[in-house]
Parts: sequence; C-alpha cells; structure tokens
Amino acid sequence: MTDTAPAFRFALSATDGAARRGRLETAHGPVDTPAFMPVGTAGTVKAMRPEDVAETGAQIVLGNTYHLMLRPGAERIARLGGLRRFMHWSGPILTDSGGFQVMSLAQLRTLDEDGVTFQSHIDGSRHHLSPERSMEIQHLLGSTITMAFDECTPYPADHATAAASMRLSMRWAARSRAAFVDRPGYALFGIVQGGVYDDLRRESAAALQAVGFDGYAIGGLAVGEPHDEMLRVLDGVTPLLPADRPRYLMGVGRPQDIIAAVLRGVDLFDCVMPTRSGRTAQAFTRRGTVNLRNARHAEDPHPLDESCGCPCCRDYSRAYLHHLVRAGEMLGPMLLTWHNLQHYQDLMAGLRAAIAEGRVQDHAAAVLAGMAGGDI
Ligand code: PRF
Ligand code: ZN
Repeated sequence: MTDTAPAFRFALSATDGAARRGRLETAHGPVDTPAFMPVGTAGTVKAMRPEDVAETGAQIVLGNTYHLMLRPGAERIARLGGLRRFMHWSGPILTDSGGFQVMSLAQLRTLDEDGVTFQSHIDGSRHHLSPERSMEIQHLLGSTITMAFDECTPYPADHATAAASMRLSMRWAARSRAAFVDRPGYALFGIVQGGVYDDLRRESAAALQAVGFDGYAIGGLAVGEPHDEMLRVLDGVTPLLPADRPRYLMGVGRPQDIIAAVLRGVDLFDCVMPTRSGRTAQAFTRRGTVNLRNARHAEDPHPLDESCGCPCCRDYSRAYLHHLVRAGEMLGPMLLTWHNLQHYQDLMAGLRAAIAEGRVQDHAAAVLAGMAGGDI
C-alpha cells in the first residue's frame, strides 16, 4: 500500500429526521449509504457471479472469517492474492470476525478469556479463534472492513449474563484494536453488545468509543427477540454512536426491519435473507413475498415483479420460474437470487433518494403499504 492510497472516510450528504444519506470511501471503492451488503459467506454470493452481484447495484459484499479459515484456509487465500482477487470481486469487502458463526455452527465450543476453541462443522478438526487470530485472518483475507472479535449474547439472557458477555466483548474489542494492522483506506469496526438492556448498551457504546473505531456495529439483535424489542434497543443505541462514523446493524434483515432501522439512523446492513430465500423459491416483491412453488403460478405468463428491471423479471414468466423450482433446476435459484438481490438494492436506492429529498417518512410508509397489499 502506497502513501497515495485514499483514506477511509465517511461523509454524510443529507439527513432526514434520524435517517442519513452518506458515502464511505475505501481503498477498494465507494459505498453509498444506507447500503445493503450481500452475504458471500464462503467467498461467493451463492448462485451469483460477482459481476452480476455488482450489476444489481451492490458495492460491497460480506465474507466470513469462520468459513474461510476452515476452507480453504486464510493462509492459502493470502498466497492466492487475497479474497477479493480469489473470488474476482474488485470492490470493498467486509468480513465478520468469526465468533458469531462459531457459536451458531461449530461443535464442542469452549469459551474463555482468551477466545474460543471449537471443532469444525465440516470435518471435526479442532481450531482456536481469539481477537488476535481473527485480526490476522481478516488481514490475510485482505478485508477492507474488519470486524472486531466479539461474543453475540444469546437471547434471552438475564442482566448479569448479558453484562458479563458484553464486558468480555469489550475487552476483546480493545485487543482487536491493538492487533489490527491499520492501512490507508481500510477500517476496523467495533461491535456494541449488551442484549436488550439499555444500561449495558450505553456502557458498551462508551467503552468502544474510548478505544476508538472507524465505524460502529450493533450486534446481538435479530437473535430471536420480538421486532418491537429490537426497535426499542435501536432507539436507545443509535443516539449514543458518533454521528460522523458509519453504523452497521449486523444480520438484519427483512425489508421492514431495514426500513425501520434506516429511519433510526443505521447506514449498513447484511442478511442471508435475499440469497437464502432465493434458493427456497421465496421472492421479495413490491407487493410482499411470493412463493414460486405455489401452484397458482403454474400458468401465469406475467413476470415475477412488473416494476423490476432484473433479468429474472425482464426475460421470464412466473410459470417458467415455477417450473424451474418444481423441476429442481439450478437456474431457478440463480434467477430468484438475482431478483431478490435486485429488490434489496432497489429498496436501498429508493431510501437513499428519499432521504436526499427529505421525504423518507412518506416513502417508507408507501413502501410498507405496498408490501402489506399482498401479491396480485
Ligand atoms: N456479532 C457478529 N456478527 C453478527 C452478529 C453479532 O452480534 C449478529 C447478530 N445479529 C449477526 N452477525 N460478530
Ligand atoms: Zn426482478
């Protein structure tokens, strides 16, 4: 990296209530916010070529420390030029730090002050992750945005359990910061934890800002708590975060969750929903969700979503998509994933435009009303 590499920067161009329109500048290109990051867990956004992901409007994709350390291994990816070159994605990437995936996927986990030891869900081999090893792996992957190593407190958790878990994550955040190799245009984000407890969220937000991060994520939400509870916690957390740094709500979510969080001042999102749903025949449209497996589509010559410009909606009928799904053909998941990612990117573009024009409340209400109307 040379001295002329662009610095990592975040600038707001408009606000509308708590909602923010902004832009991230990174070593690997810009990201217009609010942004949705497609999930590319194992070095691929499943069923999509990277150039097709970019064509939907996505400017950044997500990768996972946990999956890539197990297969094919971080050192191997580094020898092959880093994750961006390996997967042929020229834009920025954000990598999650591994702890969350260890707790949801790995076997025989033991957690202590140093980190977490676990067995691979792939072959049972034993591995260790710590803040230092997570930073090293994300460095080897060449991640544009590195996430601090944390523990996602499960839901429900009582106050004492959530406090102990959050304080461990805060000690790990400081160790992550110390181990992170800073380079121009690259960033390290801290992750606020604290469960559903306002005082713990406040303590966590303050602890992270005392260390100092390039961006602040909100973790430990969308883990089973009611929707209203998530919004209540968000209402408490976003005002505690610095206005001039990006805010990322991890693992969220459904379109209505994203809209609600954008209205509360969140800038970045990721979720498997559009890609995973695409592989199980569920499509997101402006009129709500549609299951293409349903027999009512069997002779429907109309596109999935009349107002969508993606190849799935431009070139194919619902009847054909239904046929592909029923026949178990690979093109079905490919087309539905493309459409769902296009839908999510169009949702974000609509929100960005509405914020810039000071009409985000009305816009959000209209989008939600359209979805509630139901499929034709
Ligand atoms: N921490 C990390 N990754 C995450 C989460 C978290 O709390 C969540 C919670 N929704 C999703 N992904 N590191
Ligand atoms: Zn479409």
